[in-house]
Amino acid sequence: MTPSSASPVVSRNLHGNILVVTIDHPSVNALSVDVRRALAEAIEAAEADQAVAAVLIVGAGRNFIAGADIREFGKPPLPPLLPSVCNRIEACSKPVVAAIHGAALGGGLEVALAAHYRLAVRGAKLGLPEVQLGLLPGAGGTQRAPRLIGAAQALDLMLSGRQARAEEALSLGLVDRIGATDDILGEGLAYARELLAAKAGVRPTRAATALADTQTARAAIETARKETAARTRGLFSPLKIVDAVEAALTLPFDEGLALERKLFVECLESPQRAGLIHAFFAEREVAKAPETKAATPRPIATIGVVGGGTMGAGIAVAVLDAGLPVTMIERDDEALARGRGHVERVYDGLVAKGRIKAEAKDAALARFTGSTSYDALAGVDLVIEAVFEDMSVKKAVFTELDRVCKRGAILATNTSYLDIDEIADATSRPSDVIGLHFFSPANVMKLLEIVVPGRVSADVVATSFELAKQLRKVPVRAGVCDGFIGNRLLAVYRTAADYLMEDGASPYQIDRAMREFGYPMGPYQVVDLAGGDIGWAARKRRAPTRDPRMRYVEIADRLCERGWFGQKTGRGFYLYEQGSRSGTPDPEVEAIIEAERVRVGVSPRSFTDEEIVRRLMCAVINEAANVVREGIALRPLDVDVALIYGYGFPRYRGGPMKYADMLGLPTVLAELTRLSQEDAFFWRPSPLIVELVDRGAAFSSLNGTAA
Ligand code: 3H9
Repeated sequence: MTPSSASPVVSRNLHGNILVVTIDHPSVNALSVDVRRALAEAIEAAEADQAVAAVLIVGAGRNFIAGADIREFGKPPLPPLLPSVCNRIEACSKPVVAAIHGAALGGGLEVALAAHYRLAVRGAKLGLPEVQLGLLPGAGGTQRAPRLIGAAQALDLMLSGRQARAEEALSLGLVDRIGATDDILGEGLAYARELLAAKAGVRPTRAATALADTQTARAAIETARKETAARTRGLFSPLKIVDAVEAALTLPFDEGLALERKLFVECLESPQRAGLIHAFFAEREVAKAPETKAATPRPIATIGVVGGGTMGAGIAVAVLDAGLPVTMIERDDEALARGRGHVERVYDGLVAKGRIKAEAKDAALARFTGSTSYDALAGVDLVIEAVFEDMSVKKAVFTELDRVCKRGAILATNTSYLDIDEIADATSRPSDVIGLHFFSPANVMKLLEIVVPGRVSADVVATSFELAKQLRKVPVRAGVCDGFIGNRLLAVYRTAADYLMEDGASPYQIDRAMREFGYPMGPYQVVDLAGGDIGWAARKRRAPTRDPRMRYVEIADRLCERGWFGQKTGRGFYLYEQGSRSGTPDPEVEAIIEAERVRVGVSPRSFTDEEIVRRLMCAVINEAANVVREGIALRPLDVDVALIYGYGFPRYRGGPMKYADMLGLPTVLAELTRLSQEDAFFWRPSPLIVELVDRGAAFSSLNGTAA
């Protein structure tokens, strides 16, 4: 091996007559401007050097190339742009081989597609995930991939953004072979030598012929267009992907490439790109709470769950799925059998849907034990309490846990709103007590609010973040208050919706407007799904402490008094035919609403869908600002992640705080000020928003990251 030349991020080494070009740009070899420049220079150098017969591109570290450098998006583009680097690779007069390990995603796969030959080792993950960032493959991917693997397969990869493993990539024709070992350099060199020995020559992907059967390709494009239009509500980039692939069929390569660039720039400039990329960084940032740096997590090998209801069982499944053993505690044999039954039913559902095999269910249940005695928790490292939401019940549980659990065990509560400091007081070890707030169904929902009471020790917080990672949850650090981050914001969202409903909008219009905004369900569909009785209980609980200045809408109470709790009772805000989960508007509900308006003396007015969205979003943004100001959320981005992962906030809008920044905080403040003339108590602008507007700053200035 002769060292040739190097840049800090791309090295060039001659192995015999093969120039090995190694991208070494931690942590994931993203294609920043330095990498792009050095890659193009490497090809020029190979071209100019008589001693070079072929080029081998590899990645250092754990990945080939993770894609374009996402941090550069939104800034002025710096040459050379990736499409021209890819063109330069493809135009090389000497064979270029890409040897892929780890991630070859987005621009990373596009670099590989521009090479003439591709090899992957097992464990490689190939994909074009740009759609998840509101983009399309913009470095020739929409033109080369269909020519190489056909329109249907290329569209599937680009529209789903999914990753194909090496074996699948081989069968698709994305790669030419799979390496026998995971020695990426050895495998790549051997392949390149073999190609040279066979005088294989260059093989530009632009000349590949998988689109030769134009009829099949056209049919695939039309199907994708129809399905995409129906499925991707409000998303901008998927249909642009279809347009770009169509160009691969109808236009010469270079013209297709030009169209791809134009469509890529349109996506790049869309607010959806900004929202999705914010979400990408924010969801990584939330895991870096201060305690994770300051303290060492305690080892967690065994977990107890107190309570076998829907929540307890869901938590047990989440823990079992992470490969950990669970001991469930219930008050008597019957309740325990029910708890185990809940757990089994979750697995039965997964087996029935073909998501897991029956053996996987058996293996998970083999890690499950149950007991009616707290003493069974004596040896566990962490307990999660998921019993009835009642302070005295919780305190009784924690007194027992304090009695039986070993020193150093972590005692967690899954409470949704109760004061965890008060729960901790029921024990002799408040420094071990923390909130782990799961969302239902707990084995599915990604959000885990880690609620940090005053006296908990840093290593307990760090352990909780570690546990979240093991459970594959997205952890968000929250402080103690009624509802923590998510449910506190949900409460104002609902209140603002109730005001609109009493003032003249129908619940059906409100739901539709919020679905159009991007939520999978409107607020009243959510009430019907969760059960109206839950909110009713919370409203009754809050009644004695409710500020007398707070307007209170009783419509939902009128429904609950009739026993209309939503889907489970066949009617709520909607009517549900026997067993149906999608409801229809109910004229009787509309009559009740009308009667309530008359009772309180409101003359109804009409609201546009846009006004509905504006009010609901202003309410959430305003309360979220208070949540940040009070330190309940560490930063605005933590609120964004909580609402995206726990409450269906449309990811492409980046979360409420990012959305507020995109609207402009002065606009939000002006709207709040206007609304506060209607109701000065509810719409009082958060002092944080006032302060930021005064300073000319945005919420993002408080994120302390690039996000
Ligand atoms: C594209 O390619 C457009 C082109 O078609 C056209 C261009 C003209 N850039 O996820 P991790 C950071 S669009 C910058 O925790 P893992 C990440 O923020 C791109 N930074 O590791 C984190 O930073 P920090 C298409 C990036 O091992 C660190 O790297 N590509 C990028 O769990 C580690 O990341 C994609 O969408 C990036 N592209 O997973 C792939 N990627 O340590 C996106 C990551 O400061 N990336 N970072 O928090 C991934 O899917 C995963 O990161 C990957 C590794 C699977 C690669």
